[in-house]
Amino acid sequence: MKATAKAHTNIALIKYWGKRDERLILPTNNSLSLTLDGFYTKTTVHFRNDLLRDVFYLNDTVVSGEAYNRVTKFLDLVRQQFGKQDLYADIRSTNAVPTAAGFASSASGFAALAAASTRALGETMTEEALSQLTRQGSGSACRSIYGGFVEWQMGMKADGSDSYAVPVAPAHHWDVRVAAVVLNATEKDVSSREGMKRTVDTSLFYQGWLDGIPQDLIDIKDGIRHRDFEKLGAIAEANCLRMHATTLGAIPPFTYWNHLTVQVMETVRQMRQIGIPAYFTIDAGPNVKVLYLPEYEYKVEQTLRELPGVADVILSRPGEGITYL
Ligand code: 2P0
Repeated sequence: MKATAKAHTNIALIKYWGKRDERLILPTNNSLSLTLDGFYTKTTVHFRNDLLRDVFYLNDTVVSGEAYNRVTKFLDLVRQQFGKQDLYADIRSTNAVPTAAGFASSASGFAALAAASTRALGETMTEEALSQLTRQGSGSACRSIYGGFVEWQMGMKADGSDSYAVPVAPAHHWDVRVAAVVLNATEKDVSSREGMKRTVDTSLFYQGWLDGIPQDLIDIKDGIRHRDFEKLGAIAEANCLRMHATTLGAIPPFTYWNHLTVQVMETVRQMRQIGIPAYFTIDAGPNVKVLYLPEYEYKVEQTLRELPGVADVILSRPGEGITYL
């Protein structure tokens, strides 16, 4: 009753920003992401008869508190789904993702946990069913089941049975690179969960955000199909800016950006002015991810590393979906 799975994180090009059901984690809009090879979580789940509660180690350190509760709550769902309420697990994860700084470590984390725990129970699941289950751990995680370009279909049903990710194009379709720019900044102070809730509940700009999604999805999928980088980048950047605009219209207003964030955004725009096709996207934290093509890697990396306040630049290629080890 033991299995190990590896999952990569993903970067949203069309953002998931808001829930219509918080318990089932059902979103208010479709989102689209690229799975990244650079950041992953490897998790071994061992269900054992002799345990009286779950134990969870992250990078060899025992975990308690909120992070532990989220993991056991998710395993409760798995146990309930497969009628194994009396079995507890030893869970060991290694995370190759800088946590809590706008990198979706919860995406690779819950995808690996869902895959390893169901496999440990001897269950073989369709990718669709696995994505649906994973979604209930963390929304963006449901996209990490697949490699390459992935769309999370929000679905319409109240029970969430039609809310899961589907593949758009595999990793080998197009070598779009992502530079994660790590800034000398502390952890974010508004979690993505809290941020999206406040925005849905109070932002005057929220309807505007939703109104832009259908056309963004049509355009970005067209850009992916034709490997049109300017199209992909321009849509992703504009979509990111509209997501972040909703936070300024919330009550109380907030932003995930700091002065270093704005500086990187400006640098990316300047790169475009001198003929380097690069575009930015930003999640629920101050760090910036820069999209570029392989032939510009050297120039993009050097330019970003030279900026004051940049602690690190981590490069990624398109990554694969779930693998079992
Ligand atoms: C995304 N983010 O699409 C968006 C863009 C942040 C900004 O998904 O509450 O950790 O667990 O469903 O998935 C981050 O939120 O939130 C996120 P929950 P999650 O990647």
